[in-house]
Amino acid sequence: MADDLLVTHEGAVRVLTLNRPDKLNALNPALHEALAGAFAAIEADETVRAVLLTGAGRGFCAGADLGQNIGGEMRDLGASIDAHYNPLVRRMRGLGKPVVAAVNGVAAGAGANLALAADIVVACDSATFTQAFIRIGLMPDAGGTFFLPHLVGDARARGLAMLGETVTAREAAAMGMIWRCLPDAGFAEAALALAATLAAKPAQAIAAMKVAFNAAFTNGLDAQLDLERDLQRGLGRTADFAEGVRAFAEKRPARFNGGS
Ligand code: T3D
Repeated sequence: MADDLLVTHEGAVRVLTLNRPDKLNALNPALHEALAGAFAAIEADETVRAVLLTGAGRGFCAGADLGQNIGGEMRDLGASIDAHYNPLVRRMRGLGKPVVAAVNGVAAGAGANLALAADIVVACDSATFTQAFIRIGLMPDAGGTFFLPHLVGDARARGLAMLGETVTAREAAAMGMIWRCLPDAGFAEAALALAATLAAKPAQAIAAMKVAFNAAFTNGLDAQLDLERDLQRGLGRTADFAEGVRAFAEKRPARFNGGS
């Protein structure tokens, strides 16, 4: 169903709203296909400078749709992960534009890890995060075993995954799993304002940061220092850098246009 994902435009921000509220926006193949199409369009559209990913209703995303005959010994979960979850996480991390996850409610299973694949995660006070996989005999996927230890440390990652306990947005922020917990009232507006702020930042600097942060997961210090040098060399040749320095000298706000 095309309406499983709402795609709207707010200036330079592309807003993607998971829209299966009666299923807490659980991910089925149609929603995955819609997400893949939306991210492909975002990649190709230079006017899009930031992405905001959120959910309709009281949930952000409850992970894989368990009503779609997901159980059963004949089902190859690896095939579904190959076809949908892994490309989605790679796409979000590889996108040269910032992705904000606005977690508006429950985020469970792959839904929680979909949020963690974003560059910046904000959640409203009433939102929760659950590595629900263990409850149905699975382990975290969609990058969970990768993101969690980096974000919250190995001890907490193992506790979260193996116990499957629910943590509040406030707890998630306190343990470094997400950027910030925001009030319920005005959450959607605050999340959009955050995405708009990112959209107005120097685009190539943000893209370079994503490359560097992604590489930092595996690089040693020497390789990372070299990568920073190479990326910064490129940024030093951009119009945004020239504008930033000019604006500083002229004591005025910079007007970045993402130009090279
Ligand atoms: O092949 C592959 O796809 C493999 C990949 C696997 C990745 C995964 O994500 S595995 C983990 C899948 N997700 C879960 O195990 C979470 C299941 N959901 C829950 O545990 C609970 O619903 C929540 C803790 C998320 C929220 O609980 P609560 O009490 O707030 O809501 P609820 O009443 O349980 O759910 C509301 C409705 O949403 C309900 O429908 P109903 O009864 O009113 O018609 C419920 O069935 C539906 N729903 C919730 N989660 C899912 C779902 N429907 C389908 N799939 C779901 N994951």
